[in-house]
Amino acid sequence: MSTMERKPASGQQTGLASTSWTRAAISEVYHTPLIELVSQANTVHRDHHQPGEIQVCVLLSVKTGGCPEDCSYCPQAARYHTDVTAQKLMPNDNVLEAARAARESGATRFCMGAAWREVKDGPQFDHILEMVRAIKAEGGLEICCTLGMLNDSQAARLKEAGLDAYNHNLDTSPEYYGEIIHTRTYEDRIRTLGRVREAGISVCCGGIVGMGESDEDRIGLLESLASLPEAPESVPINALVAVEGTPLEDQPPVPIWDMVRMIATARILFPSSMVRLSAGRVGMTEMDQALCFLAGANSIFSGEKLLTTANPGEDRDAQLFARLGLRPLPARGD
Ligand code: SAM
Ligand code: DTB
Ligand code: SF4
Repeated sequence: MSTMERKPASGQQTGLASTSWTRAAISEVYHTPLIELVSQANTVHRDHHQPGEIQVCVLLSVKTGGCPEDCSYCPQAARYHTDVTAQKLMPNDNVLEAARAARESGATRFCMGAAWREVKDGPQFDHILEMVRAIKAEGGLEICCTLGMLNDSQAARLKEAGLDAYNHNLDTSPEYYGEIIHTRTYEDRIRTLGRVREAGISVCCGGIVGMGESDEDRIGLLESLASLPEAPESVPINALVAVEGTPLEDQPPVPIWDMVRMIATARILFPSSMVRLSAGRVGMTEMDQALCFLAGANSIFSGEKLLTTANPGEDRDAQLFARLGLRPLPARGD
């Protein structure tokens, strides 16, 4: 295929076929010598995506802090004493303004996060639906939400309002999950993912490295993702941002080699998906990030802030893109 021929922009389709990866096969890929692994992942990436195109996404925390859950990594859990100040649901106008600014900056995906355990019917959910409708009416952006657990009817209403994607992470292996979160189960998460899929919304599901998990746990996370009835259209790989006041505050930064290995394995397992180099870029050098892109990452979050923690900011990313000859994935014509 000529490099100028367009390849399908995978995050933009729904219903990728399920994969048939066994745990042993995933483990073999994961343990491939690193240079060989990156080389193989790069080949898969070039076969399925336009090389050099990176989807730029913007995150906005529309409801911050005060969350009743106990996710050990999360600065927004009410029970931990972090610098996060709880805020009420953001007014629609401010969200719309942020979405417009995101589009003008070259982003093609806008993700709204709420620090909820689950969506509750009522004025707050109606407000979210309004936000989705208003952004949809503007055009030019894929809209994603991450609001916690959902029921069938809520998923259907989000779809009807125009939601493109829903982020709900498995975070780690089923075995290690209990060390990190006690207030909802792995199965709860899988059920929510099923409802999102059933409603025809694109699935964004990945996890975190650097929480003290083993290689086996990372392989277990990838196995769980590959065992979903259909592959997630986007797979965010987060490096833990160790926030003071959370139980994981003393975790050492994850070695870049571990991030690269995780990204490359995800790329090989999910050839058509968007693999998002998500949280943790602020602690990475340009060289580190270049290696992640070579290993098949093809999406980032841009801006000064993720939900509550720091991110490199537009200027640094513009410099990074210029240096590496990367370009933002263009908007899908809708
Ligand atoms: N409350 C919703 C939920 O838990 O589904 C949505 C927001 S939550 C912040 C979304 C995801 O962000 C988490 O599942 C986790 O993977 C990631 N995340 C949160 N805090 C993080 C941190 N400190 N470092 C890396 N990733 C983090
Ligand atoms: C995902 O996997 N990573 C993003 C997005 N999905 C919602 C969130 C990262 C949050 C990092 C911690 C914070 O900024 O609060
Ligand atoms: Fe709440 Fe989500 Fe943070 Fe868990 S990750 S504490 S559910 S905001």
